[in-house]
Amino acid sequence: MRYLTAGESHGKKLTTIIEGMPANLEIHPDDINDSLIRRQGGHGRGRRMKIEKDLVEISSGIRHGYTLGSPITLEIKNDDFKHWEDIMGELPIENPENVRRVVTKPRPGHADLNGGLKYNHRDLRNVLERSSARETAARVAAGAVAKKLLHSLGIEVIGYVKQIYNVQAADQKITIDEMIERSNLSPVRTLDQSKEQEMMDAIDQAKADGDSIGGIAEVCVEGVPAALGSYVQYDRKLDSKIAGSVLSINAFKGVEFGVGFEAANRLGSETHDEIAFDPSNGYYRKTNNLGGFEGGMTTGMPIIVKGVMKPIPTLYKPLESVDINTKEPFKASVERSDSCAVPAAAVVMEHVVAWEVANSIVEEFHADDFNQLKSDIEYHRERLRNF
Ligand code: EPS
Repeated sequence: MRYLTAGESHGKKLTTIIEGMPANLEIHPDDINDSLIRRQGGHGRGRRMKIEKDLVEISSGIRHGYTLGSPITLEIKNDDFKHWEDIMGELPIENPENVRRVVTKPRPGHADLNGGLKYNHRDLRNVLERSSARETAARVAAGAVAKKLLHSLGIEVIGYVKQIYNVQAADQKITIDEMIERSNLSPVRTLDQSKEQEMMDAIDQAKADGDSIGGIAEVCVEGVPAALGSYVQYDRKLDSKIAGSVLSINAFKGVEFGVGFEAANRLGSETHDEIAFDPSNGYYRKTNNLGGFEGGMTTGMPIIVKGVMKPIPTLYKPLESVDINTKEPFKASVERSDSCAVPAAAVVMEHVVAWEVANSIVEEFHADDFNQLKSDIEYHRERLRNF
């Protein structure tokens, strides 16, 4: 499967085209809307999220509640476009002098300068409109379809916040259903309720200071069959595909599976997960330090992946930059922004991870028809139990 997204942050709409989703998967617009609404929330979001009400319009690929196997087109309208029509419209303008909100002072940490250099744009708005994290709504739409496929195969995925700035959530020993419930109830999407207020205070402080903060999101995928991915070729390792896709989320700078970088401080005997066998469920690991992967393949234990998000680079207290017209030092442009988007990013990460897992299932089981896929997965699970 693959998908493309299109759309500028203040353009008319965002579009996602998904290709290769099996036919006969039951799906309702609410499956996608629930995900879009979850992404819009979280303490620390700015005014833009009060303007937008992200709802999907499905314009191809789904009929009478089921996928057709043809490309699925998902569109999300930007309600803010009505305020930006003269700035973002597609028609030629008579007098370029009249263009409003031209950006010439690139923000350190954003794509502004590199994008301007690459595409030879002297109005950096041509870059920031597409590099904006608004695009993540389109990725969540694709991921929501993937999540529905996984759910229909008994696989659940949830994203939550492990850390905001220097406030760390403690690990929780709870079921995936409890994780889903807590993540959805928490204004900062943490599972550790005792840290919620501290996280919100850190966000409020950053906002009051005209600053921004980042943090760590984690995704747990439960019910994944073992032996997805492959060790035989570098580009078939599923953990590396997941890592690449997490790093492709705006502002993400690092990825870890299981104990991750902490493995450097551990002995081998403290790191690897001992193998055991249960007659009714087959092989399992006594611990899950490696986060569900060995040799680029799933172990059947939950996939546990963390991603670190840097603080958003748009600051109300801007850093120094250079005006690309005068070459004089200037404070960077100030654009309306969120002070912290880690709770929203946890939802985005949940959806991009879901996409990669669903994609590997569809690829490895050569699925055109969802019902065939479902019975193939059941057969695969049975085979693993009896191995
Ligand atoms: C963003 C800047 C803000 C955020 C936006 C990402 O948008 P605006 O400039 O319109 O206030 O709200 O995020 C979204 C619109 C979204 O849907 O998540 C940026 O520069 O990346």
